[in-house]
Amino acid sequence: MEKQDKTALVTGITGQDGGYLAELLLDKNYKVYGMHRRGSTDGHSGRINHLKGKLELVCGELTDIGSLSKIIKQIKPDEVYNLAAQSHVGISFSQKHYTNEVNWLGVERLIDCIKEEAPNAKLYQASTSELFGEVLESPQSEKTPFNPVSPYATAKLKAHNAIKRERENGMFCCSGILFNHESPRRGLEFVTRKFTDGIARIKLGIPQRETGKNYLEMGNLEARRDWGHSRDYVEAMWKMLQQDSPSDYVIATGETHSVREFIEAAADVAGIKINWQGQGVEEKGYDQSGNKIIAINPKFFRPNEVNFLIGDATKAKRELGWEPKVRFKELVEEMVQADLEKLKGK
Ligand code: NAP
Ligand code: F7E
Repeated sequence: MEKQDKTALVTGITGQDGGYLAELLLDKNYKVYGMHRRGSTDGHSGRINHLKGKLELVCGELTDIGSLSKIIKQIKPDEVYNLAAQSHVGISFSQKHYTNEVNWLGVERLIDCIKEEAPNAKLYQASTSELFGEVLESPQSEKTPFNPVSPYATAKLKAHNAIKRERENGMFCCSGILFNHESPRRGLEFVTRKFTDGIARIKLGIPQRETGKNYLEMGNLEARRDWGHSRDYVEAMWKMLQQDSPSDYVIATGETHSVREFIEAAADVAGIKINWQGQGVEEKGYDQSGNKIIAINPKFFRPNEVNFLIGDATKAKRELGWEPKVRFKELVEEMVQADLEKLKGK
């Protein structure tokens, strides 16, 4: 077997980004270890099934320093990509302490283990545009002050500051301030995938996944996000660790769309034109035949909302030579087509 150039440890290997990053690293001839956690079902295989035999899975937990220490001691990675997190903003309001434990203290644990067991390893930390929260300027760049509004974002901000602290102490560590990125592998509880799966079900006459109803229940349609493609964004992660000196980078497309615009674009790909009627929580969306396909359910509203995000990735373009390849329209199309394909035959 050909000798592999570098060794990487990817935490959160079973998540959306984990699989895309592993593909990229394997293509670059890395020896890749993916950290997954034990579950009662064989849940870890779904997104990385196609990588079986190509990467090595190691079992660990960000809440358990013993497991992290053992893994890093055994692997001695050149690069560590920390993608593991309680990544759902909405859930973080009801699981504040757990979110803090994983998204902040988990990073502190990882830092300590790297310093002890593989002090020359470079570390990538998955920071987020949620740090900007109720934004203080637009577009948001590395210089924009943070103003987080959720437990998810306050925990990620503490991790972000820990990375900055360690970098100032000489560690090679970077935070990627990544704006929302999606793909056909996005978790079904995030708004884009929830809708592309949902509209594909409506198109094919299959009941909705969670409710069994024949229409979708959504939350706040007016929030705006800067949505890119996960495959493009993992490339930026890798590029950050290949620089001569470490820094933080905003990764974004520079385009913003509302949830309502995403919904309309996705329905359009499925051949459905939405006719909106009513206001606020009474608003409904109907298809061309007058069937109700969307209703508002306040259970999907958040105690605090991030209303508007648009990123300025000029620094990443200048220093990393990074630019997004996939734009909004193409992203929506890929996601809807993938869900239609997946559901056909069910
Ligand atoms: P994701 O699909 O939700 O994946 C999260 C991963 O973390 C899963 O593999 C999950 O394992 C693992 N995990 C959760 N808690 C853990 C724990 N206590 N110990 C070990 N592993 C744990 O997230 P993603 O979209 O790939 O995002 C990757 C990272 O980027 C996350 O840190 C997220 O917060 C951050 N981020 C994402 C975006 C975005 O738009 N996608 C933007 C900015 C930042 P299970 O499969 O066992 O649950
Ligand atoms: O919500 C609104 C919701 O859950 C987007 C994570 O990857 O990106 C992600 O966080 C917007 C919000 O993503 C529903 O209120 C309306 O305004 O898809 P989301 P998020 O909260 O932006 C950041 C960058 C991360 O770092 C996170 O890890 O959509 N929305 N209706 C809804 N959201 C959901 N989930 N479900 C709805 O029914």
